[in-house]
Amino acid sequence: MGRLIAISNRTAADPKARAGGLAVAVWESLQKSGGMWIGWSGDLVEEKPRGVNVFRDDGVQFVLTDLSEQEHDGFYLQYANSVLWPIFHYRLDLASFDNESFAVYSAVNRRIAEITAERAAPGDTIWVHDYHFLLVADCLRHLGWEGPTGFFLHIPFPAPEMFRALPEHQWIARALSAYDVIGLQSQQDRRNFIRYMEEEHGGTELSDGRLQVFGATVKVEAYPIGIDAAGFEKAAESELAQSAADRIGRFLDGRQLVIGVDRMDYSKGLPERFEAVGQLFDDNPDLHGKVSVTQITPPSRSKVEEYKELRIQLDQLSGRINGDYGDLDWLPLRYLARAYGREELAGLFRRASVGLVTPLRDGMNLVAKEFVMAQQEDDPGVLILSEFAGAAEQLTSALIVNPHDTWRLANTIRSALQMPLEERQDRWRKLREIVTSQDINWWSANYLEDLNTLSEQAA
Ligand code: GDG
Repeated sequence: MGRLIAISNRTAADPKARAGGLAVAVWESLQKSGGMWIGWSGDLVEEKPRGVNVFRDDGVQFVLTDLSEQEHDGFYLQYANSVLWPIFHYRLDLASFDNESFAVYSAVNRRIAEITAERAAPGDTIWVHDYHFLLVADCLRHLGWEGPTGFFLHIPFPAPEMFRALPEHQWIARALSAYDVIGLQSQQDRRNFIRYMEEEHGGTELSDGRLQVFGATVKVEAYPIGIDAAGFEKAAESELAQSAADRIGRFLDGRQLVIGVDRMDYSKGLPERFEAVGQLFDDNPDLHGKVSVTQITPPSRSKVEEYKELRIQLDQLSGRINGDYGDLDWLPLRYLARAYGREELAGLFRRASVGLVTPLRDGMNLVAKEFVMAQQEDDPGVLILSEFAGAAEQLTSALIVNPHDTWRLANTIRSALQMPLEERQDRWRKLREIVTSQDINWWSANYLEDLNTLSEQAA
């Protein structure tokens, strides 16, 4: 069997980046096959880079390219994060279209394909990750690569009506048909994708579930991504976790904790969540001084304008709630715009009575699964989960909410805080069973099995 070649914008070249679930799974699969990881180095240079940085670490070869400042702007900040990200998260109002950024996006996809084609050998399998590299398989085919090539989209695939708004949707759709396997997070995403291909390009779903379109046959499947469940459970038992729980415990002074942890992103529904927290304290004076909400929100993509505005909005909303209700010895909402370590987060999740995961749209949402794994059977916390997170298809024993429904969300937080132990345990056991059985290794094994089966059939 040949090697696995993974392609993603950011790789786990930095050992510190190997702690997350996805990095662990890809890393292990690459190690097993003596594979290669191709992506961006994280460095910016003035001119278009000519060479690549190649090195080997623990059995995995890394091939990294720098980006020129102009590429970083057009490919990463503009097309990937100001066009594709908003549209795929149903925020057409936030998308900023221009023809130039698509040209830069295509050129970077081509360069990644060239770097890959130079190194891929017959028998190798290529696995491309995420919306940064939608066009890579098509570029590879033009360069003569015929081997198995799969794609996994980590974010939602939107309804066809939304996808069609992309000026380049026809182009992108044709390019996607060059993949052998297209992996999506949820059945909803799969339905959206198939419907788009059927309605717009005359695609046909075959009886075995594969899709025939643009003269190609593509396996389109939902592979809901999991977490390193055992690893996260262990993290929640670590000393660092315990010390974070103790630190917040001193502040809580016996009060109940409601926690949220999300990158600062408009897809995560943070203003809506803050509104609901405000409503909770507006409507329930008996909770004043008894419950504290902590929201941890590390800033991300802060160079993109919409993210700056979100920051201002959150500052204002939290200021309003704390100004109205905060007291000398109590803050209703602690909003911390900074990152904490993985173990620390696990410790905070464990200490919490309620976990709030209420995105307006999310491919999967790993935080929901992490919250579940951090809980203990004798006193588990309650997960409140948005119906618009991919995870809602799997985690049906959570309290499922519509994040736009402020009043109901506030009421659901109240019910969660008061839920009897038996019901909490019952819900948590069901959630835990799913998160542990469908973990990150289950996910990558399923995906790679399908990709390898297809390549064996083709050989
Ligand atoms: C994309 C899709 C899909 C967060 N704050 C800190 C921190 N985190 C960690 C969490 C979790 C990860 O970041 C976030 O993962 P999510 O899945 O919740 O969201 P995205 O970052 O938007 O990820 C998403 C995912 O890809 C995988 O396919 O599920 O839908 O949008 O692991 O714990 N980690 C640390 N400190 C923090 O402050 N260490």
